[in-house]
Amino acid sequence: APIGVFDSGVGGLTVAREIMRQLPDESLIYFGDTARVPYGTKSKDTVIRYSRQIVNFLLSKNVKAIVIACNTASALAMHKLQQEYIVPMIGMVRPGAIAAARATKNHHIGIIGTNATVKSGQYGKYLRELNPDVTVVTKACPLFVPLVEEGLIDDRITEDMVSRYLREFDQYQIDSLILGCTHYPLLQNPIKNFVGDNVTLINPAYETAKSLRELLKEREMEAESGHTAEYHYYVSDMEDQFLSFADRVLPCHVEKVQ
Ligand code: DGN
Repeated sequence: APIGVFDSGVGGLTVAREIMRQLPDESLIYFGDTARVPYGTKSKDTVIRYSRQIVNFLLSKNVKAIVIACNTASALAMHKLQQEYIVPMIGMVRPGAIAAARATKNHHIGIIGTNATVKSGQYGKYLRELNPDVTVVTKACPLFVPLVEEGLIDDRITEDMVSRYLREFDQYQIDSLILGCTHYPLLQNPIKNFVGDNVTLINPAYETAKSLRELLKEREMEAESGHTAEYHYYVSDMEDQFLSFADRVLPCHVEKVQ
């Protein structure tokens, strides 16, 4: 059976990409809610309602596990959905927090994400559970999402936005920074250039795929090795934009959305 992966839109493809790399035998069904993106500016109740609809859709496709490949939906809806469903579910916040708690030496951790993710305080909550001494500094960077979607990765305007948003971290001496939004790993270079080599960038997309691998192994749910993985994509709107973004992010060409 396939793994269900969902996001508010195209960003979750950075998570799908990590799953394809780390779990090449697993088939995926990806749902991008491109008609209702962004989730980062919506209320918790709305994000829970949308996420629940998508989980029901994925379950109708007989998925064996679900990855919430959106930081905002993970922060706002994961807890509630896990109470409602028995299908194994993985969100991005816990794996990202665990990696940051492991990486930090001075216990000063920066977190960037959408307004909703930052406001939820979920990354901080997990981090403090893992390490009560941690100092957490957060900053919402909402303009990063459209910059990435416009393909302005190596552009002056993106460098400017990176320095505007991240210069606040200067005074806190963070040594680790959680890229707490699906789009931000694509800005790894400009962010790295700005924060320098002393700050470890934590990519929750990578960590989420790693957690999925562990979960499948633990529950003996892995696809047989050598099994040919199939990838299916569903979106709620704007197929062409989805396809062109997919070509920029994924290791394989996407022919069509269903
Ligand atoms: N996928 C969302 C996230 O990771 O928080 C970003 C896009 C959005 O809904 N604003």
